[in-house]
Amino acid sequence: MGVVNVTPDSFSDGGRYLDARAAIGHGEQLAADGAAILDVGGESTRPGADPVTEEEELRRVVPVVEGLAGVARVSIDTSKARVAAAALDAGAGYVNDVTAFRGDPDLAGLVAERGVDCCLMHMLGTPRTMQQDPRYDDVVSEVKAFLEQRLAYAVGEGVAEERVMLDPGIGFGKTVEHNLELIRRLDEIVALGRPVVFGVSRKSFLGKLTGRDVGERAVATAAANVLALERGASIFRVHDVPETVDALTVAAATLTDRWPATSPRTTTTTT
Ligand code: HH2
Repeated sequence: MGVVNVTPDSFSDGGRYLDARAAIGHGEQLAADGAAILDVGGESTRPGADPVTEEEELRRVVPVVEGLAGVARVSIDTSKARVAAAALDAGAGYVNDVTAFRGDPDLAGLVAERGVDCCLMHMLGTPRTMQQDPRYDDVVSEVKAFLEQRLAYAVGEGVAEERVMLDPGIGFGKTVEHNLELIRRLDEIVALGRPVVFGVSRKSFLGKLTGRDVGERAVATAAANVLALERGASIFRVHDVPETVDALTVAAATLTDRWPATSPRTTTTTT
């Protein structure tokens, strides 16, 4: 899953693709690099981010979804039902909600009615406050219980269980140690039985571990994604698609139960 942020303030690429043409061109490149899904977002969820209005979010994302709908599968990264509805009308087929249907009472019903796939993510607090001293007794058990409960809520609202994917929300109300523990024990989240989405890309704990700036975290991102694959994650949300595709292709080929696996960029193997 390649990230297409149509925002002025995203933590790693804010402002680069605010213009619809630039965002579409970027999405096309990510698809050419091997992304099967393009996740289009018009509101930053970085720590401390200010919410944007519905009108502004619609203005940012709808032309980009339209432009990318024929290029790859398009996901809309939003917690607002009106934005999701407009994006689905424009050709998106997947709703990625970082609030796990807690942000807008109408979003679960919309996903149910349209019969599309969705991702429900764990977050402690809100983007404004989530990194202010997050605490858990056992981060993995608590994230798992939350996701189980949100899955039950979605099903109760009419969403087919097989349409739901779950995400531990790396970096959303978590310290470095919380993130590492979630990666170490990701198999416990996978045990919920739904495909797991893993979004580690360029996040600040990778910078804390490596000392690297945000644009220099592709290798760190790939390392974490390889471990997540080994523990059973299914979808990898990243900014650095070529590096991630290479890392996951080699890792998947090495994990014998997932062989044969070839890169989406290659059709033949010569060595
Ligand atoms: N992370 C971000 C945004 N959306 N969705 C899912 N399912 N999982 C994630 O880990 C996730 C997400 C944050 O990354 P980014 O979009 O690059 O930054 P920003 O929120 O500042 O736009």
